[in-house]
Amino acid sequence: MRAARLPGAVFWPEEAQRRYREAGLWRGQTLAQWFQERAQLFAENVAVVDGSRRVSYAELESNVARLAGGFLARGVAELDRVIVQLPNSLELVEVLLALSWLGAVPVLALPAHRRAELSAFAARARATTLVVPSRNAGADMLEIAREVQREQPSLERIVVHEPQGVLAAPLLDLAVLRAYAPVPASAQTLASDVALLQLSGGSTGVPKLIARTHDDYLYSVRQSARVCELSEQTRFLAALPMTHNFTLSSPGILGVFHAGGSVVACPHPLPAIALRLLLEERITLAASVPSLAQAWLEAKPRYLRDIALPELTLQVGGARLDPQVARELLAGFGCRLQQVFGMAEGLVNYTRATDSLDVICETQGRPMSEHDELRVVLPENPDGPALPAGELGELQTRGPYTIRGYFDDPEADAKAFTRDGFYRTGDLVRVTASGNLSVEGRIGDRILRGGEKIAPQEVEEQLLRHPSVRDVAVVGVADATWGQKTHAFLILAEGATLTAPQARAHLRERGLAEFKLPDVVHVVAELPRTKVGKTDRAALRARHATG
Ligand code: AMP
Ligand code: DBH
Repeated sequence: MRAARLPGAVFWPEEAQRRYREAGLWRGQTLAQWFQERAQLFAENVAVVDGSRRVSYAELESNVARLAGGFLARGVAELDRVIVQLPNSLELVEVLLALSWLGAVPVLALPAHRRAELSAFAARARATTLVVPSRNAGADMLEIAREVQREQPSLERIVVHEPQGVLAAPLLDLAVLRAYAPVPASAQTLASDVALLQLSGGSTGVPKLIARTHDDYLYSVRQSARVCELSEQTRFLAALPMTHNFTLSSPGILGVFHAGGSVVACPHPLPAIALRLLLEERITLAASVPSLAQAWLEAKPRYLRDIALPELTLQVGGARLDPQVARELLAGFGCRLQQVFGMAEGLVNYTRATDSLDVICETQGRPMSEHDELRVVLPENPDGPALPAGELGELQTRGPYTIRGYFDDPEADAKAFTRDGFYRTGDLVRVTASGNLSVEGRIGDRILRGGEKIAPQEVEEQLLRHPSVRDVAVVGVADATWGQKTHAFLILAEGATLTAPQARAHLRERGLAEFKLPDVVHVVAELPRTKVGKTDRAALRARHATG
């Protein structure tokens, strides 16, 4: 079913919607209504800590109403799509909530995205507004935003956080917008409207957009807060990008706000910053990906010596956590551990605090909701019958917070959803004897590098544009620290040369994010082929994993 209010969004069939409402899972509340309710309940609690700033729920609500007034005065309207790309900060939290206040739809970009990705999001979402910092990791984001605007005429304005000088239209200073008079929350917004556009890691080029409704996202937030046992005493370290689905909703920032706890904004996940905050802010919950958790563990002796953190639950998700590393994390931090296997498309699995250490270290947990429908099928036969428990196959899922289609992408839908509306996760899993999931790989060739997802095709496409490159294959090769590293195999034109730094410089120039650049570049005479003549990626991977 397509949504009338925002063309491109695919919704649940009427019958499923009714079922989720009748079961009380979808409560008919918008994010703005929910946030107002939370702000009243927990008015005096600290909602956000950012450096020396400590903002209560009541203050946050009033900041949000003023920033919403600024957006509104400058023409941002209900259901407008607004690409948000800011570093973790109080301002980012305020921007997300202020847009929800107006019923506008944030498009949740990551700090690492650059021109190519931002431009594609703007095109697909038909975004009217882009919110960026003036600089990010050495990149001039203002300049990049201008280029994106030249490419995408739908973009009417660019809002800049901490600009270097005075800005002229269509550039707006976020600080100026934050100083407007407050406006009431939109009364027109429906809980069944699209609340935000998340990104999928993607397997073919730029990430796909995922439309999540107020009803379904809030259900996942409430359920996550319950399963993770959050309370007013929760102090959450947001070290991964706040816009990522994990950090935002599993249970993440929104889960913490649901429970009345505090979010501590970590501007950069560097051990020097994150480990100090873990201790000083007496953090009880922190979300990480395996490579980050490992980096923290390695740096711990330097920053925290042998101090144990018994109050901390360290969440690890986004990519498979090695069971041995899981045990090292438990011992090294003296903390609790929780594995989180989730996806921006919906389904989230957690290990529970009451689970045995074996389950916590060796599995990726189980669905958070009894209304999640899961089945494991032969990947070759996605519409076929479910496999017996314990067998390895593709995980498919359907439920009250799992999308039924991508945003405005029927071609992707045809591949990613079964006829009866299950989402094909592309993950190879088995259900263990304890009833938990073990994630054992990907069907596709998507590279999972330290929690970031990279689509090889996108990198290949850009490498092929280099005049020296004749053919190319990019694959993920197993790596103990990163999960996978990106290897590029290049066949060069006759007599041409290309070094790894030159290949990376080229990709940077093409606008690709830093995390997508290959770690290793091999110049080869030929690529292995399958019988029909396609590049045989599995063979490439195998060759380097063993060699
Ligand atoms: P996305 O669809 O881009 O949100 O990425 C979600 C994908 O990340 C999942 O389908 C898995 O492939 C992977 N993933 C997330 N969490 C885990 C985990 N704990 N273990 C293994 N893979 C994971
Ligand atoms: O990797 C993910 O996309 C992810 C991981 C953990 C996610 O979306 C989530 C939890 O909600």
